[in-house]
Amino acid sequence: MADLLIDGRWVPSVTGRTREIRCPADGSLVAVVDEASSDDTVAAIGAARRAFDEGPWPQTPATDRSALLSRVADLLERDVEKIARAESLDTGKRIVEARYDVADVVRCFRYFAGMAQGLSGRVVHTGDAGVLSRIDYEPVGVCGLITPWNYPLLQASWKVGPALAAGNTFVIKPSELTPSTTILLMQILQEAGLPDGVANLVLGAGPEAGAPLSEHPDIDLVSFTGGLLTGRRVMAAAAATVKKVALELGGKNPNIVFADADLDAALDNALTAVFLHSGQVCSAGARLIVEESIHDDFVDALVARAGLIRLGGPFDGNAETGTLISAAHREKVQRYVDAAVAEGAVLRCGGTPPADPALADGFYFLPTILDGCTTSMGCVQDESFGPVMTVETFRTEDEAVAIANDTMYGLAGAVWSSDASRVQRMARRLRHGTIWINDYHPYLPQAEWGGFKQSGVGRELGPTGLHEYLEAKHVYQNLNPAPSGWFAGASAAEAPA
Ligand code: TXE
Repeated sequence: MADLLIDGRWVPSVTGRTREIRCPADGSLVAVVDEASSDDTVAAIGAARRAFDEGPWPQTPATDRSALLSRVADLLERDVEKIARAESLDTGKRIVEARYDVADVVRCFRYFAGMAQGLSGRVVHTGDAGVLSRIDYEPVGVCGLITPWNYPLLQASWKVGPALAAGNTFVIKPSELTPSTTILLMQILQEAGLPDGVANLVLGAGPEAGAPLSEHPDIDLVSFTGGLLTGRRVMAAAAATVKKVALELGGKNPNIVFADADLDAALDNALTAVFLHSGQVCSAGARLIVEESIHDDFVDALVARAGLIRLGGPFDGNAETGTLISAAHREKVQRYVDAAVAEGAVLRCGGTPPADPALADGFYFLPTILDGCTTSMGCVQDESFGPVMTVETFRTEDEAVAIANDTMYGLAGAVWSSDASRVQRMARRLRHGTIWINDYHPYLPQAEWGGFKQSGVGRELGPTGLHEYLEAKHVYQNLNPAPSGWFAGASAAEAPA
């Protein structure tokens, strides 16, 4: 079967080009998929435009849209093993993590099924019996959805769920490295009964297959998750036709540990914060900011624990974390570590690929801890998106806040302390979109997700996440239409005698 979904039909690229998808854990061939050109993407945009302007979906009652999203969740649950396996093979992540991801995707679709049902406008009371005034919420139109490779299906669901709940049509382009689960999601949308043309899929490289989604005049909204530089490009391209723009661009997230914290919990979670999925997580706690008085013992213990983390492939039951996504990404992480050492960071562990020959065919990188860092260093400011923790110290609460906020990013962060007032003061002062207190990484589909500063624009998830995909329309009706009377004098003066 061909792999591009345009107007309800699975078609190959007009160019006939294909791309090999290989598992980054061992280089094995996973699939050969069609590679779209910009012409394919423009065709997909045309289908989505027609489905929005002429098709039934935007007018489908919210209860029916909700029922369809619930069916999608049911079908995802039915296929969880197949989908998790596909996600593991494309990304190299452990199958247990892929299963968690699919469970999160199911929760996301159920959440937006509920939100679709609850969608309603509101009456605007004017106090004037001669006027009717209300706010209606309507779908934005045709959405361009661009997703990355770290959580391919989860990121797709954060965009597809609210886009459909609101009655939009869309074209989605997953990362060229990890297309498989987005293909499976499109098949499930069809099986659930979504009308042709509402969901369209193109696969391929960003600059060619993806660029029309931020440039084409028939796209009304572009939602992008990926790197900061690409995000800036998407936003600039979208400006030419003033599209609605939603961006999630990662972070450089502080994980702040006070001496009065539950240190066992803080230590264990500091490892999870940064080494989960080998650090390829937008909210990874890559910056440990630890109170100076406990620094030595805390970091020694972290180094000892990091050295024990077992690396392995998707189906290795003993593995605790996996590979990086590609050779190019591993080279980027290596360059980042080398530059950090060159600028004075102290390499406490890791810093290279593992020597284990069993891992030689993958893109593994050892859990790495860089001590002695300061905010002026590139390694503290730049995202490595790999298994690399930088360590900074502070003496006072004010200093911790200043260090943690000294970044152009602002996606997430955590505070560890047993002082109930202090954690609330910190949560208020940290300029990051999500603050975890005595925890790291949990997120809820009910709660907004998004970044301050250059971590992004707009919110995903939560009620605001849905509203990104809606336009608010004010409808005002004068119940007693009459001449305005503004220019009665002028028209009388100009009237012929
Ligand atoms: O991302 P890109 P890359 C960060 C992380 C990583 C860096 C680069 O630091 O090292 O970004 O990763 C599509 N028009 N994050 O190069 O290029 C592309 O095909 C339209 C953080 O893989 O941003 C893919 O589908 N689309 C992030 C998507 O953009 C374009 C997760 C993301 O790829 C395009 C991933 C273009 N001109 C990386 N160019 C997070 N926030 O979680 C590329 N794309």
